[in-house]
Amino acid sequence: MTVAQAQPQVLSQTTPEQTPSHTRLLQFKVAYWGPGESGKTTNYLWIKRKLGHCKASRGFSIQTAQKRTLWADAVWLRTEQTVGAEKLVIMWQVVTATGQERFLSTREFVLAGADGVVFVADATPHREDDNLRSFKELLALTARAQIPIIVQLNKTDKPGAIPPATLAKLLGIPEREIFPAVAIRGEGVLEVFQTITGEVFKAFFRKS
Ligand SMILES: Nc1nc2c(ncn2[C@@H]2O[C@H](COP(=O)(O)OP(=O)(O)OP(=O)(O)O)[C@@H](O)[C@H]2O)c(=O)[nH]1
Ligand SMILES: [Mg+2]
Repeated sequence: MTVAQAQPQVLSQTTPEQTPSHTRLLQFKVAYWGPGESGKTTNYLWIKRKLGHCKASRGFSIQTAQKRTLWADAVWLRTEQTVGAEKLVIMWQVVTATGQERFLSTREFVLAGADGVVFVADATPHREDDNLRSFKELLALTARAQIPIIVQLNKTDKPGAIPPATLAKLLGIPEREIFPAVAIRGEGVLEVFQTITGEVFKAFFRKS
């Protein structure tokens, strides 16, 4: 199960035979990355609202007076699930980096310890260079960690929006790996979050 599917009463659904004998706490960090104003904070706010029942902290946003992310947005979500004899309590830290070019050092800090990344590309025409620069920066900063990255193409509602095929070619990835979205309407937001949390979970169990 991924976070977006999680229900708070999940454990009450377990049968007596499945009653877990011990509890393990897992902690994962999912970071939202992308060029300035591509919609990272808009994704974050939608997740915080729609998965409010999973919230383990109030969350915060540190912004400039122009509503640009200055430092980061961050919230903790908590889910539970039973795997065999084990009850897993999973804490998910969801953070967004600032896309502003002048804050590279703070952007890097947000990636530290990330278990998975959502790259939010901007479908607005003529943002190809910004998308590519930001994606290359992300690949360079995560090269050693080898963590899952999911690509969302946001703002597909914009007139003349860059099609997924164009972004795929630009980034050098298969088109089927691109998730189109309109984050202001919540379209494609939870699907992407569900996919990245699923990938993070799989990567964890592959390693352990
Ligand atoms: N048309 C359209 N606008 C969007 C969409 N998603 C976000 N926006 C708008 O784009 C602007 C920037 O959105 P943010 O979520 O603040 O972008 P960000 O990536 O967090 O920006 P920085 O933190 O400054 O890098 C805001 O005015 C949003 O309302 C979308 O899907 N379509
Ligand atoms: Mg932001």
